[in-house]
Formats: sequence, C-alpha cells, structure tokens
Amino acid sequence: MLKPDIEKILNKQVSLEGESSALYLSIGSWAESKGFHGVAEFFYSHSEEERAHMLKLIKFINERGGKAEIPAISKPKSGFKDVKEVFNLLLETERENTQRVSEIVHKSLKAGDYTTHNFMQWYVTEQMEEEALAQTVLEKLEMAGDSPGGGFYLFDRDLPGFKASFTPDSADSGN
Ligand code: OFO
Repeated sequence: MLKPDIEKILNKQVSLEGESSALYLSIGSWAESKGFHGVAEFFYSHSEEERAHMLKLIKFINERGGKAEIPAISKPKSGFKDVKEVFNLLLETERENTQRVSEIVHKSLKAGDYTTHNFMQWYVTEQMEEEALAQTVLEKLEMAGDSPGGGFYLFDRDLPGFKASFTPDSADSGN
C-alpha cells in the first residue's frame, strides 16, 4: 500500500510527464509547420514516450492500492524562435524531470518504500539517456548550423534515425 506522501509525489510526476508530452507535441507541431520534418518526427516520438512514462506511473500507483490522478494539462508553449531554442528547451525540461525523479527516489528510500524506490530506477536510467540525447543533438546542431540549408538539411533528415538508435554509449561513435 502506498503511503499518502509517496502517492502524492508520484501523482505529481504523472502530471509532469503529461506536461512534457504536451510540450513536445507542441514543438513537433511547430517544427512540422516550418517544414523541419525530421525535428517534427523526433518530437512527436518523444511526446509519445513521455505519455508512455505517464501511463507506467498511473498503472504503478493503482496497482499499489493508490489512486492515480489524471491531470489537467496546461497549454504548452507554442511559439519558438528556432530549432536551437527547442533543443535547449528539451535539455532544460529533461534536467528538471531528472531532478523530480531524484526527489522521488530520495523520498521513497527515506520512507522505507523499497518497491517505489526500485520502480523509479527505470526512470533514473531513462532520464540519464534523455539528457545525454538532448546534449548530443545540441552538439550535432551546433556543427550543422541551424539555418535551413547545407548541414541543417542533413541534420533534419538524419535526426529520427539517430534518435531511434541512440544509447549514451553511441554518442561518440559517429552514429
Ligand atoms: Fe519521462 O522521460 Fe524524460 O522526462
């Protein structure tokens, strides 16, 4: 049975995952409208992943005798300056989410809730990978330049495949 304070922070995380999903959907839509199809696909797929993370938490809360709260999702940011801004936003959002995940890990351990502590390890690994991915894509973008031509064309074309094959160990292997 979940303790009320653990149930509360898990539900807060449900909300955060939902907000991340909405933000990435918004970025994907913006990119698509600009003709950046690779960037759009990257963010649409990332949005789906965040939704899956939300669902995983919902199921865990309910299975442990808690009550998952389905959050109202506030309207995400929708106007962006350029592609660099959206990847900086991705990195910033993932860093914040890592911080929240660490807090749950810390609190569940302190509360002696080893089941939640164990469950959250999956999110710890996921956040590590997502931060590394965002950082690596920013570096690639820096090399390509963010004007719609030349290196950026290749960056945009190859981005979905890069995301699909990314693991932190592959970051330096030229994938
Ligand atoms: Fe849910 O993985 Fe990032 O935030």
